[in-house]
Amino acid sequence: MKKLSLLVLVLIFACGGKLKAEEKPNIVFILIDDMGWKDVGFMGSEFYETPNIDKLADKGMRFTQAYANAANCAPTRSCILSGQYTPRHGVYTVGNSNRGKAQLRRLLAYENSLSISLDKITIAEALKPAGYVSAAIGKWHVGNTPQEQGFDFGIDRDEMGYKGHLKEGAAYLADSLTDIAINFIEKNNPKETGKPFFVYLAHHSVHTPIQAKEGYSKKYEKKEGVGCQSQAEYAAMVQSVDESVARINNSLEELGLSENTILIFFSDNGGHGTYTCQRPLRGGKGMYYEGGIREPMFVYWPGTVKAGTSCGQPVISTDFYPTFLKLAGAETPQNYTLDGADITPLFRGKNSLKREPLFWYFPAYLQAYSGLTDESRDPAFRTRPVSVIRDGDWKLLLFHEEWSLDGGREKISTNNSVELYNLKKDISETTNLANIETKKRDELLEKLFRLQEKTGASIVNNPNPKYKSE
Ligand SMILES: [Ca+2]
Repeated sequence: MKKLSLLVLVLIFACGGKLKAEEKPNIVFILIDDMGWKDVGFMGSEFYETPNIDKLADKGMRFTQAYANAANCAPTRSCILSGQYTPRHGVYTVGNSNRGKAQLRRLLAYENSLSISLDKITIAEALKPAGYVSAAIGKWHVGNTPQEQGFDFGIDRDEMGYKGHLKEGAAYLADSLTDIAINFIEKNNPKETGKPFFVYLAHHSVHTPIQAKEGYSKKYEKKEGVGCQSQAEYAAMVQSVDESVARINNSLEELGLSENTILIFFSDNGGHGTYTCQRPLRGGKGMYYEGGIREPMFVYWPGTVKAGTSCGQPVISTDFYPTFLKLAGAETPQNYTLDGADITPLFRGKNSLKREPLFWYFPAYLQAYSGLTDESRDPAFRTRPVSVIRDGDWKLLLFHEEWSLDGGREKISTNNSVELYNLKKDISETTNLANIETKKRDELLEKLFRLQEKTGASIVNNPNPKYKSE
């Protein structure tokens, strides 16, 4: 006993209570592009086949209410990498923030930033002082280069000579990105380097163009669709993602690194409504209903995260940054704001987390595309400018057009500026309670405005001169 306490004391003295290099877990973060909440077997898809992903999800902890910070690619990625909500970095959308027919847009959207500015401290930069070596492999999409944003290694599709998901000579992008990730892991084996690694593997799958690996879609063409999922080539792309996850995991096992590596599976926004759907969730990519922002997620860390567990606490992709810092025993960068929460207590089985409500802010327009138009608020747009808050079981969406141009709070009972849902009772967001649960509505509105103020966000209110009312 005496010896043990002495050892503990010596350790605390020597390390200041911090983690030693060999105690720091490697972090493998696998980010799928456009994969919806229900696009995997472990979340209930009966059409797509993801046996390897399902097996790891079963051996780890699945998160049933994990959210992306946005309903499309670049903003979510910017939030993950910077640890901040969209108003702080200004990456609100992909490309132009005024999309769709000009005469149908009542407001002038805010200008969109195409990159995370270099003065942001990315997660790679924050992990570096804790001794991590890092790689960003695959879709980057946030301006500059991964290396300029603190990654030791970075490579994306264009440098690899791909057009879409295919390369002349039959190589398939998801496979090649996996090869590169495995090669990085082998070359940076902490048993040899003494340094833990952080791998950010961001697949381009299952984003458009919908291109299957040769021979992969046949199986699904013969298969009967289940519910609203039936697209064979999309299913084949999902299968390639499944194989990638299996190969990454096999490589960790072969190197004896599984027990000291946390593997996280996540996606950046909802499934594309032309090819897939997320029912019972409403909507898909580009919408701020659940189908556009709720993601499939699991955490696999054998020996640490209990197998066969599920967590129903709402989490959001800005949580990864502080969570990774905690895992790494790294300090929060000085004078730098993080909007997420450390969710490691959930990994240990805690079933609640003291935190602020979740917040989304999208001061832009996204035009409709074929599919799910009956699930958006209006058929011409997947979304118009909107701010969203999730607090407990409640979710409120505040639509900027009606708020700014139709009388705001004074006319709230008639101007249709607010939608309020109880997600516990109404996961499909079918029943707007804004004019029924008015006390809850006002409480959430107050909290939403506080979050907007805190993050420097404001309601869009400049009328669009090109707008033509009917
Ligand atoms: Ca995406």
